[in-house]
Amino acid sequence: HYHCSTTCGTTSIVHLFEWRWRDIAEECENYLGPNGFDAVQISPPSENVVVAQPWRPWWERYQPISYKLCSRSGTEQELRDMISRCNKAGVKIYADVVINHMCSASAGEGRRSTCGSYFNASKEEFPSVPYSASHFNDDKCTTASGNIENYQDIYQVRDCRLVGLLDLAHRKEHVRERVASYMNSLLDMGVAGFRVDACKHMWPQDLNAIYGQLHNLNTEWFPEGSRPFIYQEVIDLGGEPIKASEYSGLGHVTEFKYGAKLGSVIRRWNRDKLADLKTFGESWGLMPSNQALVFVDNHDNQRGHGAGGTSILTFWEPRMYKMAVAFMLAHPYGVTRLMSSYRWDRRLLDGKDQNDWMGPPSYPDGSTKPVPINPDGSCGGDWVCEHRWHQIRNMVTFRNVAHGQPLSNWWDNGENQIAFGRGDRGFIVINNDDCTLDASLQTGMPAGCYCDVISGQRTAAGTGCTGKRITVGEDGRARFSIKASEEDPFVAIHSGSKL
Ligand code: ARE
Ligand code: CA
Repeated sequence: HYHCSTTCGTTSIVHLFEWRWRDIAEECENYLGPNGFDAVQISPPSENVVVAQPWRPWWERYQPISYKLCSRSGTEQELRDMISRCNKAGVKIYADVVINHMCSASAGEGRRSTCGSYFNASKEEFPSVPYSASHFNDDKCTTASGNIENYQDIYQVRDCRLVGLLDLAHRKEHVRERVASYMNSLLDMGVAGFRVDACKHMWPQDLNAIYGQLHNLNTEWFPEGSRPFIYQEVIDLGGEPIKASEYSGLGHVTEFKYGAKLGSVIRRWNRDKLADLKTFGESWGLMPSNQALVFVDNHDNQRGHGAGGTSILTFWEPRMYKMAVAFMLAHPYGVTRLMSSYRWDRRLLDGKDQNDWMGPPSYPDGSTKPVPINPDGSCGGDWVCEHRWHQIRNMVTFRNVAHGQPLSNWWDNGENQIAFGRGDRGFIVINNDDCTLDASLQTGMPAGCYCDVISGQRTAAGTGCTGKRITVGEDGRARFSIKASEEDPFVAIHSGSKL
């Protein structure tokens, strides 16, 4: 039942991490739609436990209390309004769904939840779903603690508690039905797909049964018969018995090796170099391109949670980060996801961030602050908005323009200077060496003058250029010169930047 219908081959998803629904609606209309972003990944929309110690961490949203749709991002009405406005603006919404578990076993009892629903964690009672003790896996889990203790044992990874989170029994029809009904309520509202959290911890056949109960996309916005686009979070860096490939028949799967390896190459660790990227993809042990959801960083590994390790690049290292994101968006592998973050008071102590829990910019009552947009298009108030950096925005356009074209005209200097094209639609040159890149390269592009979309871009009138001008000759060759000291040591041109 899995087809990618409307979404396969589409290009860039942006994760507006912890944004409010109202702000996302505006962003779709004012920015994402006009700039060709394909979709937004939203933070989990379901009701979650309110954590006070530490104060309102971002990760409380990964502890559901019910499938009611009120959260720190807004009300159900605001969610509905956002979905319809984004769809109208041509931007799909993918919801992050947390279905492996409910809240922590130690979350207590009461109504400290985002819609005020009653729960009792020690008795495993969630009457607003409803779930009760028989809907959890306690009888199946055999570890002493009840938690996952060893990732080498596939049974405990699926049937025990992930970091103490109450583990749902998806073998039971009631649980399957409740989860599917939650996802269907979102589909009926116009959501186009899902990021499914913690899939490693659920049996593929159970997920298959749940996905099989899902409705088609809402025909108010999507063609009759369209299926949801599903990408599953499975962290597979090798070395564990559970493989990403067990899930790839059900939907796309996150490829965590991608950001870890790309980060290492751009950092030039262990003599990794850009020239090695000539073969980046399946031959590096990555899953097949048409199954992969790729990203430079995500909401976990940008703060030391999840996986990927210290090679992961984030907005904290903007120069290398932009290079990595530009490479990803120019390269044909996978469906790409961009991270849009908020800044927090990072406190690294022996490599570990003491403040890795900190939630989004918020008021003293815990409610999330709006995202202010500055006159120059950047975001204010600790919202980083990587997706609004012009280099990243313009590379999203590059990816759209180049879509469907093969990687072509690869060039490298054997070290950290590379270039490649996408058929006759686009060409990128990156200099991550310590010396100047100065070369005449075959671009594969039609002759003409192009505007570099990294140092600037074409003016609205279409004839001016605020960046470097690149002249492609009749023979398809162009001369590129990039100093190692440049703030953005890369150049990109595409059909849409022709002057
Ligand atoms: C929080 C506290 C914990 C506490 C727990 C319950 O931090 O100390 O025990 O609450 O009280 C997020 C946070 C967690 C947080 C959780 C619930 O990251 O810190 O726990 O929310 O509030 C594994 C999973 C993978 C998972 C990562 C984080 O396989 O699915 O761990 N990623 C997703 C989300 C997270 C989220 C959850 C799942 C839970 O993206 O944001 O957690 O919904 C190896 C293995 C990986 C393993 C990794 C880290 O690499 O191969 O499988 O990932 O180690 O353990
Ligand atoms: Ca489980």
